[in-house]
Amino acid sequence: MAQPDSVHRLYGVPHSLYTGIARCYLRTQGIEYLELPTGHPDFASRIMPTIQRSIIPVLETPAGEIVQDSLDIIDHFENEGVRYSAYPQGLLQRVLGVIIAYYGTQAMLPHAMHYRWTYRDQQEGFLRDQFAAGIGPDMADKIMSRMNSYLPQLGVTERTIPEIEASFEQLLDTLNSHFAEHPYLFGGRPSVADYGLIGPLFAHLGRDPVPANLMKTRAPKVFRWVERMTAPGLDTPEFPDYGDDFLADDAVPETLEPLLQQIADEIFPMLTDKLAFMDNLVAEHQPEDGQPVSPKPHQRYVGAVETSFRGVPVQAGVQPYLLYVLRKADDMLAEGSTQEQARVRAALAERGLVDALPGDRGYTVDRRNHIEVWQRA
Ligand SMILES: N[C@@H](CCC(=O)N[C@@H](CS)C(=O)NCC(=O)O)C(=O)O
Repeated sequence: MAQPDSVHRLYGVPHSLYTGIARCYLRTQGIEYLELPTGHPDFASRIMPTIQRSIIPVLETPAGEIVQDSLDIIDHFENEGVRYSAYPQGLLQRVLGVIIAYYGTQAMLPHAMHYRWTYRDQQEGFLRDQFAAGIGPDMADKIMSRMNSYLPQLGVTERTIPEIEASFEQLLDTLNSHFAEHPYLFGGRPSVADYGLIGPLFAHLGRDPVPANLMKTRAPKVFRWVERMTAPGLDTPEFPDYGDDFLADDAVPETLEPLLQQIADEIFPMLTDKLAFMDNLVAEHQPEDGQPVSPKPHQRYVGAVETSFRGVPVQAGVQPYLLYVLRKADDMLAEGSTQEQARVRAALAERGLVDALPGDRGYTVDRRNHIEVWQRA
């Protein structure tokens, strides 16, 4: 059924991590859109019955097509053709782009949530104002309490907090040096890697008073990149002769290497432990193709693993969704020639990132009817 506006509708809110990804993409491409809050009556009457849970962002096209999931929204437009595609031609850049997007959208959730909720006292007025917009103070209270309660399953504990903060500061320093030389991660336009990182680095870390102040004072060029990502088109006055393409010859900029090193140091062994947990779960329960990963659509976790983050023991919840992101790296790799695949694998191995490719495990995670399901065969 067609929706009433002649432009795309984006259901979301300014302080939402995943809405930011879709919004930045729409603005970069110059796609006209109208952003509506979840309090809009159409969200309850038209969107929720389709997507089966309360989750944002949701795109509703002028023809009435509904797309949930930030990365699916990007791919929806990529398939239609856009001005500044987020996928580089170079296979290594593409695959690294997905791994960096995984880091931003999944591995940095603890950073985003820690800085928002551990420092709640110091930024309560701001958070309350933001959460109440469009839904009122009572609902805001409910949602804030729910979000705050997510910290333990994300592995935000007294022991991990110093490491989460060290990780954020390390990331800021690396990116500050990188953005002194390049407008975006892989060159002259945002890639899927930039869209992945902007999620936490805009909505929480670039906006909430405590981390945003740290970003501005410690890493001004990262703050500028956040502005650049949220601006319409390409906002690159500091780089007048740079051009709007990705770096030629599938090059990985020198200044990005410390980020890749940090990702390799931080995502393992947690990722390997989570994959092993899902392997066991699937072996034990043998779900059928298309079976939802959890009994209720809003349940994202299928269990928890004892693992570690930067050497500190931690228990972390396992979201099958992570496979939905990382399988994209495998899918892209499979498109390359045998020779190209070998080159990219060697480049990943050199950087300690080859295990970020889930590979063929006899199952993977797909999204059907807007929810995560097991895919077999
Ligand atoms: N994989 C989804 C994740 C979306 C997501 O987690 N959105 C958050 C807001 S940033 C949400 O709606 N959370 C609702 C809840 O957890 O109750 C995407 O990329 O769109």
